[in-house]
Order: sequence, then C-alpha cells, then structure tokens
Amino acid sequence: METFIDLRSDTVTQPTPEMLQAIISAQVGDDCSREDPTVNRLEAMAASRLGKEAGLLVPSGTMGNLVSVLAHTHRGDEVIMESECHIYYYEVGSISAVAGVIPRLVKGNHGVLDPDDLKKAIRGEDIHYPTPTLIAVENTHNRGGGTVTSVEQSRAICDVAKDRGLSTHLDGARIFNAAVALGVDARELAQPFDSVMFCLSKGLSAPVGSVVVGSREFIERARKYRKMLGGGMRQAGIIAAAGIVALETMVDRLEEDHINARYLGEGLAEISGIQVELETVQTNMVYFDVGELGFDSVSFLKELEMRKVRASLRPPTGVRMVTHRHISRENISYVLEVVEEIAKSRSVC
Ligand code: TLP
Repeated sequence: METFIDLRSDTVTQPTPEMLQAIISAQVGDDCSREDPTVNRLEAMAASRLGKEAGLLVPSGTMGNLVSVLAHTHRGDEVIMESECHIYYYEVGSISAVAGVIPRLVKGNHGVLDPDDLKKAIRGEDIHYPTPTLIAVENTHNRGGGTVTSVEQSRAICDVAKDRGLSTHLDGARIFNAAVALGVDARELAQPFDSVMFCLSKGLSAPVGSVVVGSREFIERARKYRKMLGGGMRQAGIIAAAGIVALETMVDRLEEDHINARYLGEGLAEISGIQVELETVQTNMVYFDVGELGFDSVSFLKELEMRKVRASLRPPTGVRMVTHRHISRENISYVLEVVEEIAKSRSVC
C-alpha cells in the first residue's frame, strides 16, 4: 500500500471506484472507424463543455499539443509561446522534431503573457524570416507556479493573434483548475482560442487521456495527425468511460486542492530558509527554493523521501509540490513539520 505522501504531480491520482465501474460497463467499438459510442460521447461532451464544435480523445497531453500544432502549421513556420511553457520545456522538442516548426519564446510574468510583448514578437514579412502562424498559451502555467491567465488576458492575447492573422492554441492541461480558481466557466477561458487541449489524467483523476477541442474542420485534421502518430486507438471507450466520470464528478473538488496548496505555501513561507513566491500559488502547485539552506534540489528530495514525502525537482535548488485528490490537510500539516525539521537540521550545523 502507498505509504508516501506523494506531491510529485497530480498525474499520480488513482481512478475513483465510479471510474473503475464505468470502465467495466463501457460500451466499446473501433474508434478508428468512429464506432466507439463511449469515445464519441466523451468527445461531444468535452467539446460542449468548452464551447467548441468537436473533440478528439488523445492518449496524452503531449500528443494533444503536438497534433494541435501539426494541424495549425506547416513545416518551417514559427510558433510563438511563453519561454517556460510545457510545449517548449517538457515535450521532447516534438514540435520541432515532428512538426518541423521553430519556437519563438516570449517571457511572461510567471508564465502569463503580456499582449504587448506578443505584438513585438510577431515579425512582419521578410524573405529571411520563418512565417509566424500560431500563438500557444498555457493556462494554468506549470513552470510559472500553476499561475492563471484570466478571461480578459486570454481575450487580449487572442486579439493580438487575430489582428495579425495567427491561430491560437491553448495548452489547457489544467484549464479546470484555472476556471475554478477564477470562478468562471472553463468555456469562457477556452472561447478566444481556436483549439484547446485539456487533460483528464491530472487533477481530474482519470487514469489516461486528454482531449483536444476546436472547430469540426480543425479536429478532422488533428484526427488524421493522431493516426499518423500512432494515437488511433481501438476500443478506447474504456479510457473514455473514466474520462466522462472525471468531467462529471471531479471538476468542483479541485477547489480543495487549491486550498491545500495555499495552506502549504503559506506554511512553507514561515519556515526560515525556505523561499516561496506566494503570489504564484494560485491553484494546486507550490514551488519553493531550498538554496539558502545549502541544499540542492536532489539532496532536499532525498531528505523528504526519508520522511515518506515525495516532491519533484526544479534544479538547481527548486522543489515543486502539487496537491491533488489523495492529499489531505493533515498530510500538508505533516509535510510542513517535515520541512521545518529538515530546515532546522541545516541551520544547526
Ligand atoms: N505535466 C507533467 C510533467 O510533464 C511535467 C506534470 O507533472 O506537471 N501541458 C502541461 C501544462 C502539463 O503540465 C503537462 C504534463 C502536459 C501538457 C503533458 O501532459 P501528458 O503528461 O499527459 O503528456
């Protein structure tokens, strides 16, 4: 049995009993022939939930972003994105290696893009330049600290893109966290974007899967790329069944994860030697720095591990903790005790 308090990611969440039941009783068919009724239902439900015409189930967020970039661009195009975004940082360079596009990086404020900076980054036509065709935004922004881009900011960013004839894609892996934090319908956050990818398998606790939504025509192109990448699945209804339960039952409870993250962040900020940027603790993530205590990320994680707590690295001296369904307030209290103990052991020697 799990004895660790696992704060590495919300991706570690286990399916709920209701999801397992839905998997057992799912009606399935060959999804490559669009004959899986459960996949069809999830795709329609996801599209309607985000106010788009159509949806596409993909095995992962990484594939969802990649098929979206493929469907928006041509080889040699330029894609403008935030400098620390997941697509650039953690997707194995797939947009360059597979889609053949070049990223142009724009620094945001803890991941949140400023429309004026985007305006400056969109270059006019010149024989020497790649053609900019897409702006990709991340909400919530992972490396920014789980930070949220508001509806107004999203609209302003997409207005810049539209004015210059560029398409827009939202890496909304955690769009429901953003919506819950802002107290808005996820549809409003999705509305200005041409396409949105969101994950079922993070805070929403489904075991597998992400969904891309957009116009019918866009999703048809993305569907073809999904097949090209080997993401065409057969009786994928067993995945979709859990995804439907995730969408139906797991969104509202994300608030609890945010409250726990806030409790964690505020507690950590009181521990001498720990640096936390509390203004970035807006959803279910807490990043903090242990450099002042003389730790690097790896050695700090070892100390945590010895005390049955897991977190993830942000080298050289950063640590990330992510709250989720399996993390209670009591767990956070324990984690705070543990971090205080580790910090004290350092300041004594
Ligand atoms: N993020 C994972 C790791 O890859 C870092 C995590 O633990 O946070 N977009 C965003 C904003 C993400 O945070 C992630 C996963 C993805 C896309 C990719 O999703 P998957 O893991 O399903 O490919």
